[in-house]
Amino acid sequence: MQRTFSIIKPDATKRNITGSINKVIEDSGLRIIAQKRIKLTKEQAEKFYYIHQERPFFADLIDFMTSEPVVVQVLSGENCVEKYRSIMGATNPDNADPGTIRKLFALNVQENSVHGSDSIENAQIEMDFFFKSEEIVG
Ligand code: FUP
Repeated sequence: MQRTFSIIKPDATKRNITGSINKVIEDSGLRIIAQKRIKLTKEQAEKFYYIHQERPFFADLIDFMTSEPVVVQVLSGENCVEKYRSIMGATNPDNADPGTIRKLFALNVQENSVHGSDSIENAQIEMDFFFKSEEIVG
């Protein structure tokens, strides 16, 4: 079984819709095999999104990601990385397909409700960043 890493972002925890998002995840057949609600520090958010550090939206993104709690998760299932990306929908909810998490719940390109790893390699790096192996129970 493949694994991927997910974050339910501050816009979603603030609106009390983490359960609604988890329902879409579970209805798709993916399993939530680790999950915790945390408040990201500025250092954690900057490290997590270092790839975007030169982008004009970086400072706003860090402010947003540290503004409210997030729920970090490990998901499992067949072809999980690609499957979760497809049920998340496009980064900008205006471009997301109907039925995707971002089309259903996202407010805009920044407050877009969820993160999902974009490769198997990044999934491993990202889940190691937030979870010990014994906290992931498949
Ligand atoms: P995604 O993989 O779909 O989450 O999208 P990206 O890796 O391209 O972007 C990561 C995050 O940066 C997005 F989820 C939100 C933020 N972002 C902005 O705030 N503004 C932009 O114009 C693009 C991305």
